[in-house]
Amino acid sequence: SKWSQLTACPDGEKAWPKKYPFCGGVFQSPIDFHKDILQYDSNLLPLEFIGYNVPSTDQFTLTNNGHSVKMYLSPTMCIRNLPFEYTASQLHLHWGNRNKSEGSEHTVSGKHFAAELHVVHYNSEKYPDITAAMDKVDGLAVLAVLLEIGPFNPSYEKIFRHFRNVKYKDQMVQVPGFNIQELLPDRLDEYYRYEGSLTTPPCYPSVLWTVFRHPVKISQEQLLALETAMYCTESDDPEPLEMVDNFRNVQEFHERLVFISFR
Ligand code: 1SD
Ligand code: ZN
Repeated sequence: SKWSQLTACPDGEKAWPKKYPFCGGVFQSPIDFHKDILQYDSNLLPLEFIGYNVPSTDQFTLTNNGHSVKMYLSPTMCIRNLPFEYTASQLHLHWGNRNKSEGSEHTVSGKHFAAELHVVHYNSEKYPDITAAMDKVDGLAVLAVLLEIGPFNPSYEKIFRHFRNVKYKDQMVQVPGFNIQELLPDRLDEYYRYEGSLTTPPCYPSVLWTVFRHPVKISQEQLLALETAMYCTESDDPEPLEMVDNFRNVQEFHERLVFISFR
């Protein structure tokens, strides 16, 4: 991606393995979902969401961390129906640019979606916090939602309306609580499941991925707002650098399989 060649943002992805050996290793993410690697698994049940409906009296911190926009979630939110119980940590987005709205990390039969939401959870049955879990094989579970153009999405707007307050790196704003399940597709029963990695350095192979089959729609205006909202640089930087194309390219899948909950 273009983002990966920029120098003020994190170093280009081709250079990642030098400093972060895991990035050149196995079980890397994202990947392309194509029919040769998909296998139906009847044991894949819909996930169960606990505490996802957060009252508006609670607040989430939204921040620009220089490579994405990230919203910290409540430790009372968790998911069940995975091998362990996983507690929510944060969500963030990956996107393209205003000329080429192909910003998803995962692709389906080679096709990019406009953007991708990641809701990051850690294995709270085995580890005390995300830092301890991050580099463990059974440490993390990330839910991914593919985003495409459609009607205005009022639920995503609950985050997007705050973008103007986090234009620059390290800025923060408080967002009133809402039901985070609104950001997920209606069909929660159909998804791709595989063992992969963080898509940013240090690329630890610690993520049990759930990528929902059905994309969620946001409007053209909302996508443009995402693509033009932020900078990788701090507010006093004389050379502001737009935060665009912050997705990693798809990785080799070697001998792995992706399990799917649908036929
Ligand atoms: O890019 C994020 C990174 O910012 C961090 O949140 C990490 C987990 O701590 O996850 C990656 S990703 O694999 O969810 N893209
Ligand atoms: Zn991500």
